[in-house]
Amino acid sequence: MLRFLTAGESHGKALVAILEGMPAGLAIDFDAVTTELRRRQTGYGRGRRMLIESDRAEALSGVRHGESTGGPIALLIPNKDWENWQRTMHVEADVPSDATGVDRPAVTRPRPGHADLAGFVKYGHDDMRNILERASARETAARVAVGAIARQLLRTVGAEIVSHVVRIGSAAVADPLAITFDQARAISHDAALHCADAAVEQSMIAEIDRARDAGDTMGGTFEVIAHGVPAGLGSHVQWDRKLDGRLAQALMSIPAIKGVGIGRGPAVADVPGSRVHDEIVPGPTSAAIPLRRPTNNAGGLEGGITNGEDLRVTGYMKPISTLMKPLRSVDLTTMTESLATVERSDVCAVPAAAVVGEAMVAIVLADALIEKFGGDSVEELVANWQAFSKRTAARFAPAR
Ligand code: EPS
Repeated sequence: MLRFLTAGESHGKALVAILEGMPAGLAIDFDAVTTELRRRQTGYGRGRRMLIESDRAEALSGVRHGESTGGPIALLIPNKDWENWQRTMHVEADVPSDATGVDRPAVTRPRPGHADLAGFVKYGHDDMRNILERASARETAARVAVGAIARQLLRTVGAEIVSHVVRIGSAAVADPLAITFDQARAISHDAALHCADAAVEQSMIAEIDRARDAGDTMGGTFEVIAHGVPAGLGSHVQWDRKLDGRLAQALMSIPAIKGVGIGRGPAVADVPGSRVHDEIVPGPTSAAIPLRRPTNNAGGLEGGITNGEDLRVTGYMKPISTLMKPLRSVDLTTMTESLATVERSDVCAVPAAAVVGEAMVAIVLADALIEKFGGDSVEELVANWQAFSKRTAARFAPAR
């Protein structure tokens, strides 16, 4: 089993992640981890915080001489902004004498859509900063670092993960499933919104500009595509083993994600079966499977099991809940109507969420890979995968 936990507040000293269950012998490329962290920081519509941070993950354990040992991998990502927040976020009961930054007043006017009010009710804090600091999407940097390592395990069996932004407000790619893995992979890391269609991207930028000018925010959708995923991950036999369910949970756990679609997504409810189900024809999908699907509405999953086609998962993101032109709220210290708290924030973070989506898909797939092929070392896992692929290929009639 591959599992991870994160810790850390948005304006605390650092983020921490512990990744447990990674097989031994994985050569870990930390420059590739940094590249993923950088990708998460980009995208048109981010706020000024991203000018402060230049995220980097340091391994504290579980890696020796460049390779995983099989022990828990602890990662540390320092927050550069901590310097400006020590007087507000100090751990000690009293403000340390050398603390820097300013002491900010308590947050008492909850933002509609944020965890502020629900967290206030649940945890008994009067200062909602105790909620928002952990609810912040800053935490997703830790997930991306973990995902970057999971991705490296997936690469040992030839699986790769990319994403593309499909929609910002009303600006959308007409048929996201028509965007191939190679097209999504070819989008430059520097592209403003990581959209496969340059004209649509311009309309998306205009949507974000309009929202910013109005003191508003924008959501959107992104699609993650995993290519080369071995067939046979996940299972149909039990609710918590179905891979579509596991992917949905992983994506829904990303802040602001309100829906998840697999393949054609919720649109399959609108049309007859003949237009939804992917026909089976001769022709290779992979070395293991001498069959092909002319369409991929199922998004690479049938019965909660990967079928060897590209895995395609869409995340639907709501607009950021910190509005510069705030919505109505109530000041909980006076119980009078008041405008919601305004904190520095992003106007749109869909491209960043797409990178986090890739990371979460990588983690779920790496877990499912370890579950299917086992092994305490990468060598053992890869050998088991190769043996399974060979056995599977031999079971199809033409190969007999
Ligand atoms: C966030 C608010 C902004 C975002 C932040 C998430 O941060 P700040 O309050 O410091 O301006 O930039 O995202 C990140 C820091 C990040 O690394 O993605 C929020 O309230 O969720």
